[in-house]
Amino acid sequence: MIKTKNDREKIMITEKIQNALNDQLNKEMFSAYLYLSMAAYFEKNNLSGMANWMRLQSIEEHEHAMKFYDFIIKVGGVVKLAAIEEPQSEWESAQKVFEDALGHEQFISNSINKLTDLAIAESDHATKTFLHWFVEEQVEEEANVQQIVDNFKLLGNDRSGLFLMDRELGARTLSAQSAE
Ligand code: OFO
Repeated sequence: MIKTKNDREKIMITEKIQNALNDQLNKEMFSAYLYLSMAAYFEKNNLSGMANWMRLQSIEEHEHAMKFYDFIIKVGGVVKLAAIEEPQSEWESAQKVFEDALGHEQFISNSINKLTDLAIAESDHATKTFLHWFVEEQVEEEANVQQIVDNFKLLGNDRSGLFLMDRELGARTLSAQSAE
C-alpha cells in the first residue's frame, strides 16, 4: 500500500493551524486572481503599463500561495484547495483600481497578523517563523500601492500625467526571485 502523508508519524502543525494556513493559501490565490482581473481591466482600457504592473503582481501572489503550499507539505500537513471567489472585473477609474488594491493588501496584512497571533497562541514556532517573511512583505506591498495611490491623488484630472504614470508602471519587471 502506498504510504500517504497522512500516515506520517510526525505532523508538526495542529489541525487548527493547518486549516488557517490552507485558508491563507486560498486568500493568496484570490489575490492573484483579483490582480489578474485588474490587469484585464487595464488592458481593456488601453493602459498597458498598469496592466503589466498588475500582471506581475498577480504572478507574485501566486508565488505567495505556493509558499504556503510548500510549507504545509514540509511540516507534514495536508494541502486542501478550496474554490477561488470570483473577483470584481469593473471599476470606475484607474485610481479606484489601485485604491481597491490597497484595501485588499490591508485586508491581507490583517489576515497574516491574525495567523501569526494564532501561531503564537498555539506555541507553533515553526509557523510563526515562516510567517515572519509575510509580515515584512506586507509592509512593502502596502507601501508600494500607497505610493501609487498618492501619485494618482497628485495627478487629479491631468490626462498627460496618467499617460506618464502608465509608462512608469509599465517599466516594472519581475522581481529577481520570481524570475528564477
Ligand atoms: Fe499582496 O501579498 Fe500576498 O496577498
